[in-house]
Amino acid sequence: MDSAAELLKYYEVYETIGSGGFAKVKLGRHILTGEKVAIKIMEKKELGEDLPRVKVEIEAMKSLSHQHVCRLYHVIETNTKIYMILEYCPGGELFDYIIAKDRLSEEETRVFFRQIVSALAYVHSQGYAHRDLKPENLLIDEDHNLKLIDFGLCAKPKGGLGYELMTCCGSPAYAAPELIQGKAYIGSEADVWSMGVLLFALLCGYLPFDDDNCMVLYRKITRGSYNNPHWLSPGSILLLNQMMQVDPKHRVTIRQLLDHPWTMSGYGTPVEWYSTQPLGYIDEDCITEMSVSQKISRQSTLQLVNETLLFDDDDDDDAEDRCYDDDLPWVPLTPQQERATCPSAEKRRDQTKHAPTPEREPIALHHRHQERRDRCRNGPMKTKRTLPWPIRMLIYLLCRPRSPVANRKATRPNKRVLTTPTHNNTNKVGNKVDTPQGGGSTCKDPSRKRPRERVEGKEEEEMEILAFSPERRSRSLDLAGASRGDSSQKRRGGKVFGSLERGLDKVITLLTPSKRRGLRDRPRRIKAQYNVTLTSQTNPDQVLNQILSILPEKHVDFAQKGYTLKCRTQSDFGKVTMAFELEVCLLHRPEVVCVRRQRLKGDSWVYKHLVEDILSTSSI
Ligand code: 6BB
Repeated sequence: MDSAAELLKYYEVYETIGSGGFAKVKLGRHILTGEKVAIKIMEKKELGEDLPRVKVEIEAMKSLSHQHVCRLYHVIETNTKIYMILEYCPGGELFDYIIAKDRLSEEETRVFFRQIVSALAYVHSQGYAHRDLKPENLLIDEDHNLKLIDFGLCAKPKGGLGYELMTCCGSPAYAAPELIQGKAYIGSEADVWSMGVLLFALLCGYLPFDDDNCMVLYRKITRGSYNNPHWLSPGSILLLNQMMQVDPKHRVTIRQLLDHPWTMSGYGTPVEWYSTQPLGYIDEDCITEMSVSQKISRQSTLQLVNETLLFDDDDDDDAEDRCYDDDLPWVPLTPQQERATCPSAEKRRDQTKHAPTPEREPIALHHRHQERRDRCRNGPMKTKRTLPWPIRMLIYLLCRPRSPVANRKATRPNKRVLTTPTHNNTNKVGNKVDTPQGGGSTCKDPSRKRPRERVEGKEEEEMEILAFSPERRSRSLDLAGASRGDSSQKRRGGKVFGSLERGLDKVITLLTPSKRRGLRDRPRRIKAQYNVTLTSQTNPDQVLNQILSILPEKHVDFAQKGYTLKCRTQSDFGKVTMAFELEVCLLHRPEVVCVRRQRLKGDSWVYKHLVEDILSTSSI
């Protein structure tokens, strides 16, 4: 099947939010539930030696489920492409957040640091080392919580995390000395070093070890020599020193970070590292609720839910029973020990293992069921915090009133549905990818040639057409479905209707203002965001002209679309090294001109320096 068609069965696809060496990430929306998602798109042909990396990432993410690890919801593999459907994190990268604020206070840093420790402790507990920790790989979700991404370089040593690794990978500035020196190393110890560099970046707004010359950088790292700026507290200096110990055996461990005095300060409690959303966790109350509302047996409901889930329950059976034991790999604790160290683990165990069944305790749970029933009626968006996404979707499908088709549209959370996948389709959410086996190492060589910029193919074009705004989507539905009956509803995904729909969309796409944004003769009015630089000027054209005159000086190529400048830098060999956007906008209050900046590709710190340079030289 053609690539985009399979994806578009389930998701609407919106604009690109970023691109890495071999992937493009677009915003998406799950059609049935209206849930926003991030879609990582990889062209198989272009993956080449990176294909094993993708396989590693998919395997790892499939087996991880944690409140601070980005969830992988769905994988679609077609003849030409791999799509990874991932949790949506509208706050973007922690990196951009740091540079927008210059640096974070110790208090704010601690909030984030505890989440990073929690994520890493969990990842290590599952036998993985991340090996590419940096603020670009931590995204901020809608609740301002961090989610760890990019497991393409992670490793799961066969004998456990205590076993040594050899592959040197990750970003040089965050790499531990033992890694740089090509020594055998322990993955978790190397991760702690990177977390030290990350902690420094949070508290200071720049890197502890930095140099344009790689050899000088390596020397600084292997010596472990960095300067502590005057604003760091004695506690922060001590913790950074403990984390960035050149000798990994002298380095603080994750176990010690969980209840380190700096980590605990102001909290009084250790970091909670265990997953509050373990894999295969099925809310038994909801199963009961679903089976009652749909008048099908609990067993069938459970089977349906299991088929919908991406992961096997069995995979996680022992994972839940593992706890930290100092520097040793994770070992199971007795229930008593577990209760002592992770109090809510007991609660979770109660919920998961001895959850009430209708046979056991249906009446006593009446009130909780009522609560769930109310939640169910409110649709899946309201059950957000308690249930994994596929279950919410299923509950929605099963609980929605069986109204006539004409009314059904109004009951959907997402009114922009074009095709209505059947229940069979929803079971496909568990699609698994069988990426070809690939040998070789997962080492990221910084000097390695990156795949060339992808020429946008026809399928991609087709997706761009569908990348319309919600307003447009609604309009196209209204036009197309104005007098639709049940039988035409069935044909909606059909050829004739599909092409008619696409034709309409094309017309609407051409006519709607947002597509003409590039041609606008006035700057956009926006609210203050953290990726916005304020100017002291009131004339947007003047600001635009100042920037335009500076870009050639800084060797930045650009394409102008109204008040947006799509900028690129290239290496001597014509490789695009960086891509970003600068948009001159008007701020609401105070009424001043501002510049919105967005990095699309390239090294974050180089981008930071370049954009700072452009904006300060423009004397805006
Ligand atoms: C992801 C995401 C998830 O993005 C370029 C690379 C999830 C991205 C997101 C966002 C901004 C706004 C809205 C959503 C898993 N892997 C990679 C992901 C990578 C890009 C992040 C931005 N910079 N939500 N979002 F980042």
